Amino acid sequence: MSDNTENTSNAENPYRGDFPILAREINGHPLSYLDNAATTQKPRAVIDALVRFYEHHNANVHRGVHTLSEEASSLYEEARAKVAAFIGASAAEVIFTRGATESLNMVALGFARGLLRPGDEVLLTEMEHHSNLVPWQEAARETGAVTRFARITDSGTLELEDFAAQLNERTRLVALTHASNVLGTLNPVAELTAMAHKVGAVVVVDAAQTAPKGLVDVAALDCDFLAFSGHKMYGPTGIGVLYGKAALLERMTPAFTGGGMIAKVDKERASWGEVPRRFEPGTPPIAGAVALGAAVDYLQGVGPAELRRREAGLTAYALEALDAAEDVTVFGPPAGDHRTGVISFNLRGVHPHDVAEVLDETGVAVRAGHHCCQVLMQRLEVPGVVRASLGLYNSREDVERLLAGLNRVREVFGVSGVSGGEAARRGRA
Ligand code: 7TS
Repeated sequence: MSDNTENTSNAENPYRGDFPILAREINGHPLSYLDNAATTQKPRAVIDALVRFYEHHNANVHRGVHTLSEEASSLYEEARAKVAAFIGASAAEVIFTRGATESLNMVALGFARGLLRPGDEVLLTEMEHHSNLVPWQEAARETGAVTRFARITDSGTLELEDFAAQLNERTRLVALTHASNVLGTLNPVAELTAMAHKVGAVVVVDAAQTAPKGLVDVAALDCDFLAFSGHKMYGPTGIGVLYGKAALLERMTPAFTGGGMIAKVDKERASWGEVPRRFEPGTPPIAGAVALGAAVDYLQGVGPAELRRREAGLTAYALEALDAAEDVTVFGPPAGDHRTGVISFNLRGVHPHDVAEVLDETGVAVRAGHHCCQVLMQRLEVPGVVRASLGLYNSREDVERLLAGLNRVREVFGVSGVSGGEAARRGRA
C-alpha cells in the first residue's frame, strides 16, 4: 500500500474546504466527486475572483480610456502573464479561447488547412479525444491529406515503435494528447516531439488533462502548439488557452475575424493586428480569464510536486483495490510515473451507465460511456467504461466510498462480489 501521503478522510484533506460545492449532499449522502477529468470543482478563490471582477472592475477590454476599462484590461493581461508563466511560455504566445476544443479547431482551421497538401499525412494516436481527432480529420478531408493513427499497447501506453514507424517525410502534422482522458496514460511528449521534428512535422499537444496537474512546460516539451481548458484546472468554464510558438502564430491565419483583432479595415480588405490579440476577435471571456488567473495562483500555491504526490499516492491505492476485485477490469497502465489519476474500469455483467447510476445513488459521481474516445473504445473492444478521475480534494474516503458503491452495484444487479483478496483467503484465487 502507498505511504501515508494522502489524508484518509475528507475531513483531513487540507484542500477540500476550499471548494464550497463539496459540502453538498447528493441523494442523502456526502459528495465524493470523482469526475475531475470532465470538469473540476472551483475553489472559493476562483469564485471570489469572478464576483470581484463583476462587482468592482467590469468593463470591456482594450477599448475605453475610462478607469474601469483600464482596470479590466490590465487584469485580463495580468491573467495572460500568469498563464504564460504557469506553462513556461511568453505572454505573446498565449491566446485566450473558450476551451481546448476551440483552441485545437483554431489550429486546424487557421494553420493545418494552409499547411496540408494532397497525400500529406497527419499522425494521431488511438487514444485521442474527439476534440483532438475530428478537427484533423476534417482538415485532412478538405485538403486531400490522410490521417494515420499510432497504435496503443494492451496496457494502454503508446506503441513507441509504431509511432516512430509511422513518421515519414509526408508527415506534416502530429497531434497527440499529453495524457489520456480514459486510460490516464502520460505520453512522453518531449521525446515524441523530437522524433516528429526530425521529419519536419508540426506538433500539436492536447494538454487538457495535464495542465491541471501543473505538468505543462512548453519549453521542455518543445511542441509547436498546445491546448487546454480552464474548467479542468479548477477555473471557470468558457475560458481556455492556445499556446503557439511565436514564429508559428505569425504564420497562422485567424480562424475567426471581427472587432479588436485588426490593424486597418477598408471596404475591400483588412489587415491583422498584433499576436496574440489577432486571434481574440470580439469581446473575450474577460471575467473567465481573470478567474483562470486566480486558478493558476491557487494551483501554484499548492505546487506541482504536491499535486502530483497526492494524486500518485491515491491512484496507487485505488488501482490496488480495483485490481484485487476479480470481477473488475481496469484499463490503462499500472500505478507509477507514467499515468495520471484517471481510472477507467468495467464491472463484469453490468453496463457502465448502470454502474454510474447506482454509484450516484450513493453520492459517488463518476462518468460512464465512451468519453469522446470512440476510436479508443473500438481498440479496447468495449462500448464504454466507467471512469473515476481524481482531483486535489479527493482522499482515501472517496476511493473507499467508490468501492462500497461498487458492492451496492453488485447487490442491485445480483452479480458476484468476491474481491481478489477475499477469494485468496478462501483459497479460490
Ligand atoms: N482533450 C482531452 C484530452 C479532454 O479530456 C477533453 C475533455 C477535451 C480535449 C475537450 O475539452 P473541452 O474543455 O474543450 O471540452 N474531456 C472530457 C472528458 O473526459 N469528459 O468530459 C469532457
